[in-house]
Amino acid sequence: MEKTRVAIIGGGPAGLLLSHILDLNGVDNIVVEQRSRAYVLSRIRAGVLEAGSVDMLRSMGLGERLDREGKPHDGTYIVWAGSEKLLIDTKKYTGRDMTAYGQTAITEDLYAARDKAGGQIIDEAENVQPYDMTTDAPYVTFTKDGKERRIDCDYIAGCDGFHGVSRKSIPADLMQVYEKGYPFGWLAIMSETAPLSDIIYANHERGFALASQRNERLSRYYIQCDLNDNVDEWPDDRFWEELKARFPKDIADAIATGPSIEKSIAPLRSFVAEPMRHGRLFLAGDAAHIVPPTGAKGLNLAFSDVYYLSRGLIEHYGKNNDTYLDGYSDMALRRIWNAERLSWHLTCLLHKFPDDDRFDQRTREDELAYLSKSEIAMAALAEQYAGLPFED
Ligand code: FAS
Ligand code: PHB
Repeated sequence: MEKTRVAIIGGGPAGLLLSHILDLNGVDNIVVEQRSRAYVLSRIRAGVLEAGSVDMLRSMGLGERLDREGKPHDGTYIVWAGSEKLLIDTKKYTGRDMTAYGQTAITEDLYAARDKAGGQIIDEAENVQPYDMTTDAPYVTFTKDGKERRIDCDYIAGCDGFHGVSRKSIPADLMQVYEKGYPFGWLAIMSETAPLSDIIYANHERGFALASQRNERLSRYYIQCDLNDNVDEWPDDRFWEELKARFPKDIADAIATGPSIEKSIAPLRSFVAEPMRHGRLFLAGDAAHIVPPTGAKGLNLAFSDVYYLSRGLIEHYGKNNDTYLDGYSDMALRRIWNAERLSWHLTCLLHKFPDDDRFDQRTREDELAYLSKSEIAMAALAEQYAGLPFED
């Protein structure tokens, strides 16, 4: 049996960042991750960071590689039928830029920081299970190398993603779940090619597309696809042809194609589970909420959850002050719901829905035209796309 102050279930970005921040502030913790480190690092996911996330990573000593390899952008562009490209100009309207820096790199940086600090990350833990969350002596059990193990703790952080065990350990009648599925997915490709200089969303009658990047030699592209599409039906040539068909010719001609080094299909979902606390169990990141990636919010929300939760735990142990811990769920949810609404709105604005009629596409094009003419409308969109400031 082991003892720690905070047992963190899940060693993705939320769990690793929480572990790092707590350790920096003298709060003992152990991370229990079900997968191997190699598997966690093999998952290719988010790519764009809000300024709040960048500031937070820098303030926690995680900015060196981010500042060297991350690429700041004044915002993200939108193109649509016969238009000039429109910039969601976060720099102009909020003074904050958006930084292209992949989740894989962040996770590598977090692992390196935990290793350097001698952090305890237990990988390949099986049958992880939290217990006694509503008592003052919760604990987590798991199997490692065939041995049953137990960690006694003061608090449990459920950072184990959408399919994790933490949220499912809370009695369903104590939770309010909000969920929306979308009738399409995103087919993603990674290629060792020079990316476009800008990050660009495309609304097109054939479907949504996105041009993004990880660094000067690594491009990330997405196209909206049918939910029952299979990656095997999308050889590289077919992907590149469809991607180019959804961008204006001048942009399409600038896309450097090449062999894919990763190709995957992800479903789109909006999901929020409230509250994000059950006794001494706190949920953070995808364990509590999911957004369609159209607003580049998923990873950034995981970071703001960790900002609020780590502050609550540090205040509890350092000053015997539970104001932030008791207010965690409500405070985190205020920022989550703004991002949920923005991500839902951008998904509806930029994608083609199976039951669309001509009126639907025409109203989308009108809203985009309105955005391109109204400073007020664009300022409101830019403020939300940049990510609302963290609450004091
Ligand atoms: P994660 O899911 O990243 O990490 C949870 C960890 O818990 C995992 O390592 C998992 O192995 C572990 N775990 C699960 N069950 C466990 C158990 N029972 N015991 C122990 N450990 C357990 N966001 C964007 O902003 N932009 C994007 O383009 C984007 N693309 C995405 C594509 C896909 C396919 C997915 C699934 C998500 C994408 N996201 C994107 C969102 C993504 O970046 C998440 O927001 C981010 O990974 C959240 O981090 P965590 O909350 O740490 O959850
Ligand atoms: C990415 O680079 O993977 C990316 C960028 C913007 C999004 C989603 C994903 O909205």
